[in-house]
Amino acid sequence: MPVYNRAGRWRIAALVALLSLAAVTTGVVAREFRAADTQSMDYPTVQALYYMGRVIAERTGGRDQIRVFHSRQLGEEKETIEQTRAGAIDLNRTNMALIGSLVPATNVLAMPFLFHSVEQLQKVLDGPIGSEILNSFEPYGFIGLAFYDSGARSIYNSVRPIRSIADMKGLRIRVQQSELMSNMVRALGAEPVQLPYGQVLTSLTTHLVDGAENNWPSFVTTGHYKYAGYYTLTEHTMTPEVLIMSLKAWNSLSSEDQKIFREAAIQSSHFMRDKWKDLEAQSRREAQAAGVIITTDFDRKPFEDAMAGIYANVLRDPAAAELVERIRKVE
Ligand code: GTR
Repeated sequence: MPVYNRAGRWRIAALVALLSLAAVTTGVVAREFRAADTQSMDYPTVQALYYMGRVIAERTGGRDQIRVFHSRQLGEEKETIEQTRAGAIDLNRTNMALIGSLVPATNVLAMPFLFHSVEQLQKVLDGPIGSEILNSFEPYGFIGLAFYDSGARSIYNSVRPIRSIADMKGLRIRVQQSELMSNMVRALGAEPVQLPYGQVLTSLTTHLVDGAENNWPSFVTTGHYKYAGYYTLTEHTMTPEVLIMSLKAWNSLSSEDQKIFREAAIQSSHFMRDKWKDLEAQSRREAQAAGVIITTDFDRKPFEDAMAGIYANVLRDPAAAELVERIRKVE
């Protein structure tokens, strides 16, 4: 689902070139900010970064330009987060599960079975809790600019349909590089294997892992669905994506440009939300048409109950406990 066609791309390239020229002729030196995303070029988060770049170039008269590096061109997610903290990468679209281990309060958004619907999640992210979480990045070397949608993550594998928690037993399930995600899979009776996103496809084809867990668009755009034909709608997490900026790059901006970056990031998250729903539905249809067996009817309660230990552990931290309680109160 390309977001804009070839003619559109040329027009934008021409506009950006014109703006750079304008910046040069007015004596302003154009600055380039590097943005990393692990997903491929047509993926909505990457398209949102391009969109944000266009807004910023336009609003700064070409003074600030965003150069997007998609498809792990700057490395796997975990390394790019570290590079963003060090200031070697300026902007990074990452999943909250990965940054959770560095910015503790943010891990709450990755808690299993915390949100009962995407609507509740969006209310949380768009409201005061969302702003507080974005503001909590700064002491760790990042600025939180905006959240992006990521839907719900579910479990898929190549061995058998998961209809009950007993079916999880012994399966080797790839998880993101996150202790919380490993603990979750272990609590479900399976064996977690932490791997970077870029290694999952090969690991599925070589049976290093039996399965993984992700949202519909990631399951399909990566080709995982071709090697893991059983997808159970566990919807165990709704961990959102987040756009962060390195504190170093942020501090180098004038307050006028900081405002432009913030507003452009929020605008890009609205742009992305529109694309997301369609891609989710389309990806599900594509997987189904390719013969993926989708299990919607499964015994959810034991999955939720198995998380008791994880909650007990996280809730020992009063700040996390308060956040969980506030989130649960949002309808
Ligand atoms: C995707 C997310 C990526 C990455 C990936 C993964 O849903 O957009 O940033 O975290 O999941 O499972 O590694």
